[in-house]
Amino acid sequence: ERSSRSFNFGAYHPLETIYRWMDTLVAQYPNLVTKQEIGKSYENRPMYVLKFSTGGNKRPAIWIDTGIHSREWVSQATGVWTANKIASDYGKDTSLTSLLNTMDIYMLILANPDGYVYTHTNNRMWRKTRSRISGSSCRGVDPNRNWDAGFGGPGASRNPCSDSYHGPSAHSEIEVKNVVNLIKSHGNFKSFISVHAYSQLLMYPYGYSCKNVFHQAELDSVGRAAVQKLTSLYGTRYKVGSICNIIYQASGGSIDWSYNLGIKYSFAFELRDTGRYGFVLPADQIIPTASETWLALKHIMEYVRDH
Ligand code: ING
Ligand code: ZN
Repeated sequence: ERSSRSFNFGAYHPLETIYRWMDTLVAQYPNLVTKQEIGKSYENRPMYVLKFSTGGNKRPAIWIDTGIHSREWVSQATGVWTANKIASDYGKDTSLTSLLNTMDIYMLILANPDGYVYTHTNNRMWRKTRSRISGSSCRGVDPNRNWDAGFGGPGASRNPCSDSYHGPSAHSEIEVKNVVNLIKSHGNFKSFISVHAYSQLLMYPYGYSCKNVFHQAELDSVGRAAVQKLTSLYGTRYKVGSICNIIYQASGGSIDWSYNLGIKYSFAFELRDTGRYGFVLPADQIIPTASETWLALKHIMEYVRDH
């Protein structure tokens, strides 16, 4: 049995290894970390959320998901590093400690478990879920075009063979539905953060429309301050803006859904790099990527705590 002390955070790991590591994290920090199964994937794999909580009942909470697109490996790896960072810094870092004394953090590190396994076994470039589509021999739905927010609009494909196929209906993907159910039944999330790669962007809603959201100015200033902290570590440059304005129009995305549900502080990251390695970012960049991203995440979380 490998302990979390000897876990290599600077390497990419298969699903089973990450799931085993989750248990060691819970065992190491039993008063802070719990693991909850939120449901099963299409191929019947459990989906686990790590909950960081010091007590209370449905405290105001922050959601972080990584790996909704399976090929974006630095996302899941950053999720693993970040979960360990939260657990190990509690009681040491005064700001994180005060945050966890009033709020909970939920992390879904493998948001697309079937896709993640497929990137290890069959096709490193697989992005979507692995669900079967009636009437097509192509498989999988883009889980970031499947949310009930401008579903089926511009920037999503109705072709099941496309990498941005929106699926037969909103929340058709069980992996999406499991998250929707948890967020709705909890009812007290203040921030929803979804982590992708690559392009070095920090984005806020909307993707389905290029119109400004009501809180555009505030989200933009929080995003800019977060990115300033990220850049301070190694000089990595990020751009900040709405999805539609800084990358492309994309409908059915998760943070548009969360924002419309009333979770004001909804953000999406695109981590390193800007295209040199793209989805196949060398493993020696995992810890630097996660470390700089942590400064931005912490800024957002502190802002949410204080507002
Ligand atoms: N980019 C995202 C995508 O789903 C995005 C960009 C984020 C769109 C959030 C909509 C909402 O296309 C990658 N790299 O997947
Ligand atoms: Zn993505």
